[in-house]
Amino acid sequence: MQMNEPPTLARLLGGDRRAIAQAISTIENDATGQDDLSRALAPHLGRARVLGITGPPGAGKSTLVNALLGEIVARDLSAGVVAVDPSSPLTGGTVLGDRARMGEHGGHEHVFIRSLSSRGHAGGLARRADRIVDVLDAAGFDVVIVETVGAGQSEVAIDALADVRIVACPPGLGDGLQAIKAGILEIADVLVVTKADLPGADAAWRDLADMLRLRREGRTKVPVLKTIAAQREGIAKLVDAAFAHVDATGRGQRLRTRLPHESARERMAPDTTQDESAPDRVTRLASRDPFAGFLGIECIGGGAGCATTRLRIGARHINFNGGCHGGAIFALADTAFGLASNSHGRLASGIEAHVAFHVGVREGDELTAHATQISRGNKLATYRVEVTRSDGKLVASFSGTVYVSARGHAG
Ligand SMILES: Nc1nc2c(ncn2[C@@H]2O[C@H](COP(=O)(O)OP(=O)(O)OP(=O)(O)O)[C@@H](O)[C@H]2O)c(=O)[nH]1
Ligand SMILES: [Mg+2]
Repeated sequence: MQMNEPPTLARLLGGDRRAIAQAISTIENDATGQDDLSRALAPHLGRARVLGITGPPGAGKSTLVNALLGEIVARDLSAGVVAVDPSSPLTGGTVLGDRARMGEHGGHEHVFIRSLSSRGHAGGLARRADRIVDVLDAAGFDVVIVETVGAGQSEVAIDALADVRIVACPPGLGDGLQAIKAGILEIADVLVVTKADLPGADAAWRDLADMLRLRREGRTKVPVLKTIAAQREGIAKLVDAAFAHVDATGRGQRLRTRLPHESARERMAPDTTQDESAPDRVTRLASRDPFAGFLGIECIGGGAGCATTRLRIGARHINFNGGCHGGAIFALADTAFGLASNSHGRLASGIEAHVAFHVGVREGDELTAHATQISRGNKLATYRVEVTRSDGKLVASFSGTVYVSARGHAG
């Protein structure tokens, strides 16, 4: 398809649904056509308010999006939706049904919904989502909503994509709240206790408000709202809060980190610098870690998003009970985590880590920790580390989240 042909582009910019669908097919299927499409769309971006909605599986995100669509349409605005790997369908049925019942102009459609699955596609999910947001933005939708599952469960990080990040947190999450605390809470611009009709909603609200007081000292105030999506309760307030944030911070935030003439393929490139390979970088960073050196931790390999460290347990690693000090095992895993997360050339700082110990370790054992990347967005990335003994037994499993800074490493 020739997206640079004026008639098709004109139809797309005019909000024609078939042209929008064609452009999305180009993104999904045609690597070269994508570059033409990008160039054609570039001058028409940055108009839509992009709302990112994330939260744990089953948090009520899709139901919330449907309710938001109702509110947005009622305000005489249009909305496009990108739902990433949804397990619950987003129909928009009631919204469009209401519309039809109200007998409004049939030609102009106010809602366009697209679901994106991570399965069966060669291209990166994050890049596809980003591109589809561009198409919907250029097509003139007033609001674009992106729904993703949160914290390391999706490759798509809404922090890079959205103008306002809404984190949905249902009551009764228990330990699941830890995961939210760890990662996505850091990026939330608006927090929503969903399913506020259920028991525990007030407690969840208080938990979130307390956490914010602790974590966001001195930062912009993050509203904590409650919604009952099915009854449309709290939805107008949520739209107000989301729009207020976008109006204060600006639209088209995803475009700010883009270079002016970046092609689709250039944007697919990992965030490594040209002059140093990832294995070389891992080796260099490992050599600058005196604490690991002090403990006897060696780096024995690494590459983009992964690293392997090794430690032979000696007398100095033994605790008062005669077993290996847990801190030594943590340090071994943490070193692999730090190297893997910094392997891309951008400074990554740990914000959270958990370790579980499975079997005991004694003097003379040799331990290997292997870190692999689970997800990586523009600002947050998650890693898993497995620590094994030389007999192959799993000694410890470690998971951690890093904050990825915009800058690279010194020297
Ligand atoms: N009681 C109550 N249930 C709700 C509410 N909103 C959603 N639910 C229910 O919660 C379940 C999950 O809702 P979804 O909207 O599919 O949640 P989701 O976060 O999109 O789920 P995934 O996309 O699978 O991660 C469904 O059974 C909804 O009917 C609400 O306000 N109150
Ligand atoms: Mg969903």
